Amino acid sequence: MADPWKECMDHCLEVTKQAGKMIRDALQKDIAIMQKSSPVDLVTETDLKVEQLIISSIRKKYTTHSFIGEESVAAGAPSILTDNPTWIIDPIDGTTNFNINARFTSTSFLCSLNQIEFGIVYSCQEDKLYTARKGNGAFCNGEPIKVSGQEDITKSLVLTEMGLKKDPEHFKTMMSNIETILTIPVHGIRSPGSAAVNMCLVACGAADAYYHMGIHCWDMAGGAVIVKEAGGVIMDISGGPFDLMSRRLIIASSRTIADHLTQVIKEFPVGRDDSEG
Ligand code: LIP
Repeated sequence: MADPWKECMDHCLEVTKQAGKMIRDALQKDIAIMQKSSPVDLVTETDLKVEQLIISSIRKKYTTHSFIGEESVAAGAPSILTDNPTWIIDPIDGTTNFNINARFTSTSFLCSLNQIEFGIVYSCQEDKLYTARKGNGAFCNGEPIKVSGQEDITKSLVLTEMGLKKDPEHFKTMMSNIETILTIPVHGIRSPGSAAVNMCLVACGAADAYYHMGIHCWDMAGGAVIVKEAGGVIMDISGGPFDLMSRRLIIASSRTIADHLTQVIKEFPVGRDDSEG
């Protein structure tokens, strides 16, 4: 029987190519940068144009589908998952990187019907296209990828991001988590600046773990299926099951590393995507 999600994914890959071109072209120009919730929460005209391109193209073909797009939500659209097939879109993940033409900027998608069906993350400056269809493995530019399989946390490279919230309590807990992890010890901690790319770096074995509190479903959606299909572990920061709307996650190359991190990381409250706006 034909796989209806395969057709969606193929369409999405075509739109991804157009989005990637739009982002790369924009890097040659002066782009207007605007603030959203705070001086460190940025959006550019390219984020808005890319999201419009993606949504209008998908809507033409799949007229009944729903959307959760980062910039539409910022403009007041709801971010609620229903039983309707829903596309979750981050037009530019790593907007701060994009503004300085840093290496890791991606456009990422997912389509879900209660369960995540497929994910696409395109790291455009590097021209790396990560894809995964549930049950069919994960790929980078068509080549199969796998997590490192590292079990020993003292030999691991861990990724995290500083996020946008800078209030003293969050800051203290965030810094204390970094100190705790560095003194395990691990080989190092890095912050590449794009949650979607971070997930793909773990998926292809370039890093062994990634944790983050305060991101959004559009930052995690595309990467979630890619990590799972690459053999990685994905869970909530508490060690419970991963929840796409929870704004937090741990992913790792092995259960041992994921469990170790859940035991040492202190949590701070981040709210939920489906209870805001
Ligand atoms: C960004 C993430 C980044 C994180 C920021 C923000 P945006 O996404 O990918 O890793 O630190 O908090 O969420 O806003 O560039 O799509």
